[in-house]
Amino acid sequence: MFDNLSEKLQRVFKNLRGEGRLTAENMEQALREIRVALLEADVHFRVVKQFIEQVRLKAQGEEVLTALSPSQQVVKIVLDELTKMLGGHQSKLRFANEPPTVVLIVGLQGSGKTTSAAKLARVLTKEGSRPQLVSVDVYRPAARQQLAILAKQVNVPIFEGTLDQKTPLELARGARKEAVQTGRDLLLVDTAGRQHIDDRLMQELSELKEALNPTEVLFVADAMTGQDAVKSADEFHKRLGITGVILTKMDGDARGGAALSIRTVTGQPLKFVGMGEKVDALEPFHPDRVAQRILGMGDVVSLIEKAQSVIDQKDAEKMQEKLLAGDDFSLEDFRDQMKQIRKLGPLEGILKMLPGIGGLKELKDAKFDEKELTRIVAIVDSMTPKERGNHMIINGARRRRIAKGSGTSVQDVNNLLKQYGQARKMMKSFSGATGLLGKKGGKFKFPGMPGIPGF
Ligand SMILES: Nc1nc2c(ncn2[C@@H]2O[C@H](COP(=O)(O)OP(=O)(O)OP(=O)(O)O)[C@@H](O)[C@H]2O)c(=O)[nH]1
Ligand SMILES: [Mg+2]
Repeated sequence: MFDNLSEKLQRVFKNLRGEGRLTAENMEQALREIRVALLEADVHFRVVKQFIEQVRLKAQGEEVLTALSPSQQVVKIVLDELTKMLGGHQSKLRFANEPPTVVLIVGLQGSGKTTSAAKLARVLTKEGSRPQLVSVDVYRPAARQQLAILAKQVNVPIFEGTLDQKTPLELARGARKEAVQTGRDLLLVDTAGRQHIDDRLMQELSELKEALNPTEVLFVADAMTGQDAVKSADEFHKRLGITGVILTKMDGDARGGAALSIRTVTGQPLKFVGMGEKVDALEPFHPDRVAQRILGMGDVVSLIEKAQSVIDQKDAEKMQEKLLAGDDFSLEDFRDQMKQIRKLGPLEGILKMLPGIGGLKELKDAKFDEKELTRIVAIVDSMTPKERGNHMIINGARRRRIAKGSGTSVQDVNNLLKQYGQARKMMKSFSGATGLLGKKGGKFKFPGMPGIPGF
């Protein structure tokens, strides 16, 4: 999503790298280019103006920092300002002192309120909350049904309402009562959307807000609508008072301007981003990590967290112990790592998070074949245990048999053995390093990574 911006900013820094000193001229040139890059990324012009002024001011004051090269100085300043523009630090969902915490989810039609309500319920359940969902969209016939289906998917109870509960207010009050009675500590209220902001909608939302006294009023904005999303967020905030934003459809090809402007324009933090249609595609928003990613510094922390959430910790520890003990990295280990990597999701997404690699142009156009991983698993599964234990015995005849058994070609089997050979070699050199990382980084371990061909 920030690909274009990221590429342009990195070019600015690269140009500066050639300069010996940071002068007024080369700094102005860099600022001009940064300004254009931000505007082209659809960042609100006022936000751009403020950003450039801040960077200029800082750069003038930083002449003392002689230890850093000019380009490093500018990168540091831009990184700091970008992080600030995105909100500084992560803004987590707040909880009420007295449960249940009520979260009112508002926004325009089709922005992703209902989907986000279910996603949020899922995330918060994982974090130990006991949420309850309710839809107070009494206008669109299938609206409440839609939330009921999603609620089932995320295994969270929904308040269906009784026949005499017909208005949004009645439904919301009923839901809160039930939440209290059933010991739920969180009530997520999905509201109706409108195509445009109108007085009736605002009136309804204000009444809900007054009656429920929510801890959070989250505005759901569709990133694909660019500056319109920022404008409506601002208007909702002025008329209703929001406490945070969920930016959806960040998996699309929007230029990212909304994400970069919303905090500065509304003064309210971006709390979560929607990264897909499925119920597991909601991520907390980390300003520092996103800024680092935009500047091509990778996002290793998110990658490690992601790896930790999907990779079986016990398996990873077993593997690490094995390697540290100096045991050989077998074909079976290789296959198991492939299976774990597959759980991480599309490879392109993973590669983007790695410093340096994410910015490589060749990689951006390269299509990573998920089928490749499936093929590897199939090939290893077609080997005999003896072959898996000792790849040296896999001769031509065996290769042909394995290819046939796995529905692949001898060429595929050859490729796999070559990749395995490389991974094994890397594993050997890595086994010392992984141990270090395990000790130094405490809970941060890098299971799986070294086995990926090409890493
Ligand atoms: N790609 C993608 N699609 C999303 C995301 N969030 C929501 N959607 C899709 O956007 C469409 C609208 O989502 P809803 O959750 O129904 O939106 P809503 O705001 O509740 O809509 P109304 O109730 O009609 O106002 C659906 O097709 C969702 O699957 C996201 O993060 N990424
Ligand atoms: Mg809806």
